[in-house]
Amino acid sequence: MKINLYISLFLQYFLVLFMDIKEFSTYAKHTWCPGCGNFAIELAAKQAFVELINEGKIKKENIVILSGIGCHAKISDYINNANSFYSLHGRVPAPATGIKLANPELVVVGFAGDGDAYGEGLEHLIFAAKRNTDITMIIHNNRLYALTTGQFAPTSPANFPSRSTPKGAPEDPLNPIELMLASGATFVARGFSGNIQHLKFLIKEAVMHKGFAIIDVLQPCITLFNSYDFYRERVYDLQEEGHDTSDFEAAMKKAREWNYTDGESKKIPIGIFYKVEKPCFEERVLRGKKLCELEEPKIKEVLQGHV
Ligand SMILES: Cc1ncc(C[n+]2csc(CCOP(=O)(O)OP(=O)(O)O)c2C)c(N)n1
Ligand code: SF4
Ligand SMILES: [Mg+2]
Repeated sequence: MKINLYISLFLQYFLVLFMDIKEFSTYAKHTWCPGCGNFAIELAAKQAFVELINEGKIKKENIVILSGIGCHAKISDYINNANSFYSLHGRVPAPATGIKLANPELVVVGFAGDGDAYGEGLEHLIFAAKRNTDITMIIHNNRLYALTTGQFAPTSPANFPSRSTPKGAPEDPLNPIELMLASGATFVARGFSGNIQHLKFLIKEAVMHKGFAIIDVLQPCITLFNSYDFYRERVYDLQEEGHDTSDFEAAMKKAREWNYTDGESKKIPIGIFYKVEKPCFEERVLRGKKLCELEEPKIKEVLQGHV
């Protein structure tokens, strides 16, 4: 009898101490197409959060997730038990920055689509990187606007025949890794939804990074642009190659190895391209104070200065 009691207490202690991934499960029905790369991103993110919580590195109640608008954005509905915020299309970095400023203890993770982050809201992304706001951005890069049934997007390959470009997109793609490096991002990585363990590793690293972290996740849209085989044949891990993540020039060189121009590429690097420590935006704004403790701007005086 006594032994049973001890076993039960021991189990309860473990259940309280160790969080299970099921705690992030939700009754919300998934509406993603079967086989969509978004499932892998959701699972990798949940696993990363659970491991970071169980390792004592973050607290569950401090996690705030945000998403944009698009197929990817439903991830906010599917990660239960985390504070979440549905943003506007392309505007995830703006509320994420506000949330971080209001309470720097929060772990702010934004999920955005490629059309969302690299198209509609590109300036928000660039300025969040420039400011080095301590947030993590995870980009579901299926290389098209999926929810609106497949228009070409900034990272679609050249000549991509989409709903909006039936004769092929007459443009070259944008390279977000190169762009983020040039914008001042202090953590730049690329993942592939076909490798969940590796993606989990990247998410954990990005969340623990102090400063702006971005992971461009190659996320095949099984329905409109199925690129699984293309990626599987080409991806290789930068960390296994001993890439120096502190070397900006080396990161740029690796970023240019694949320019999102599919026809020319033989190899696609995934992993951490660049990682460096710099002061964060909220540290520079708050200087150890809380937002409400900062001196209120004297708007009248400022305006009078312009008269
Ligand atoms: C400001 C604004 N412009 C356009 C739209 C319409 N819209 C909704 S989802 C979407 C495409 C989303 O594409 P992406 O961000 O790549 O996400 P995906 O659906 O591919 O996951 C667009 C254009 C919108 N909701 N808001
Ligand atoms: S349309 Fe594409 S991105 Fe959207 S749920 Fe289906 S497979 Fe996923
Ligand atoms: Mg997209």
